[in-house]
Amino acid sequence: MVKYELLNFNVRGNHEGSLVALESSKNIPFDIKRVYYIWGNKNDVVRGKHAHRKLEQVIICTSGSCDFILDNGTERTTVHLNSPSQGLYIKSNIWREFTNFSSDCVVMVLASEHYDEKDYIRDYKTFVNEIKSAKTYNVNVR
Ligand code: T46
Repeated sequence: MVKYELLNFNVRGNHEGSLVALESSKNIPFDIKRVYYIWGNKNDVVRGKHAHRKLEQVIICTSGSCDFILDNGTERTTVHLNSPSQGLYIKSNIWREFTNFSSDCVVMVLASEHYDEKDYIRDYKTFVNEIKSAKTYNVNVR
C-alpha cells in the first residue's frame, strides 16, 4: 500500500465565506520551512516525476482540481485533490507525478525543508534501487 494521509482542515466559515488556518506542528505535522505554489498548467501536462530523500510536504489544491499519482516503487495510487480544506501529506521516498489540471487549478505546497536539489531523485530506476537498498539495509540491521 502506498503511504499517504489526507488531512481534513477545520473550516471557519459563514455565509460570507470560508477560512482555513495552517499552523506548524499543529494541523501541519512538521515545522514549515518553505511554501510554494503552482498554477497555469495545461490539463494534460505531467509535473513532478521525482521523489524526495528527506522532504515531507502537505499539498493543497486551493482552487480547482488535479490528480496526484503516488508510487512507492512497487505500487501506484491516484489521489484526486479538489478542496482547499484538504491536504495531501506525503513523507519521503514516494515518487509523485501530478496532472489532469483544471484551468483554475492552484496547488499550494508546504514543505518541511528549504529547497535542495540534492534531495531530489529525478530518475525512476535510481528511485527503485534506493528503495530496494534501504529495505535490504533495514532487514540486515534487525
Ligand atoms: C514536488 C511537487 C509537488 C525552486 O527554485 N525552488 C523551489 O522551492 C521549488 C519547488 C522549485 N524550484 C525550481 C526548480 C526547477 O527549476 O523551480 C523549477 C521547477 O521545479 P520542479 O520541476 O521540481 O517542479 P514540479 O512541479 O515538478 O515539482 C514541485 C516540487 O519541486 C516538488 O518538490 O513535490 O512540486
